[in-house]
Amino acid sequence: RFARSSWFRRDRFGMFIHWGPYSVPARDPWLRSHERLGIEDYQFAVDGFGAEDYDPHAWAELAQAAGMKYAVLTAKHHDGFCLFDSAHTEYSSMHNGIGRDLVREFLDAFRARGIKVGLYYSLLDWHHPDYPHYGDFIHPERDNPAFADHQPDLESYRHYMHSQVKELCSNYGQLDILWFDFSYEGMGPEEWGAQELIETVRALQPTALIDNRLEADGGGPGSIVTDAPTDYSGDFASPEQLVPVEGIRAHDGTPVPWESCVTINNNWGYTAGDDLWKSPEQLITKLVECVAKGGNMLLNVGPDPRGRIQPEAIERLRAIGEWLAVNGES
Ligand code: FUL
Repeated sequence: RFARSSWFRRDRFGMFIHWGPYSVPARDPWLRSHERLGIEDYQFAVDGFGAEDYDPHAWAELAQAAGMKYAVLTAKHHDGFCLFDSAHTEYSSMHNGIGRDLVREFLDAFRARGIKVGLYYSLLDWHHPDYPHYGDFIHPERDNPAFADHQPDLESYRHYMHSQVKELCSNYGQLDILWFDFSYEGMGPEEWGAQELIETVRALQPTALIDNRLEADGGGPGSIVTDAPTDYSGDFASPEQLVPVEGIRAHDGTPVPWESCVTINNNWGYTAGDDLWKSPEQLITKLVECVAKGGNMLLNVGPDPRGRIQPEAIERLRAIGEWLAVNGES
């Protein structure tokens, strides 16, 4: 049943990379929602996102030094800005003053070191006109009266989203993980066309693993739960910022592959004033706990707008790698 994920259950440590225009205000990818910023209010972030020092080879070297075996980059986060070349939007790094396919460069660099590669793709899209605005309880324009009569054409958004997933699965070689994010009240498998989307990925990328966040989760924020998903159809569960008490099981009792995604400080995106760095000891303990319970750890970095990973993160990743070199299996 879980044959596809055999590598994943062996290579238990990966790098998560949250990078995009939200690194400019240096707060969090959620700032548009938290601060109710319209698209225009966010333009300064898009303009300021330059990737001038982006060197994914340096990121890959760091991941390898840390003992990480796979990496997942945000191809698109909730703000809708794409780090890849999409025929369906100009809201991407191909335009807006950057002119680079940041995803392709990431894939090339990590593959060159034998590190498996995955892409995070946000199901939410706060830029697309047909994503539900008014009344959607987390959309940045949720209570903007200008959108009170907004009638989203969900079919059009679904088509856009599926088309982009097809691009990612067709134009970038073999992907090892597709990390979709996330279902919530009002937006779930039906709205996403999850069944069809999964079939598309399976057809184009038969070996890629899919996370479980296309699933409805009973109204919470995505499948960010420690329980086994009620209607499990992904390849692994994705508890967020926590390690489950005793691993995760499907309803029939079978242990389910899982991956705990964890930040090194307290935010996913580059956040200037966030000094809540976990110590190397805390991070190593978390990794060991995940592995001991049959899970993985996907440890996050949030590079700055130029593409530099913060020194505090680098120091911790190297310390983990040194510990693993002595105490790890391979
Ligand atoms: C969540 C997102 O909303 C966060 O911003 C982050 O990407 C995390 C890994 O997943 O659901």
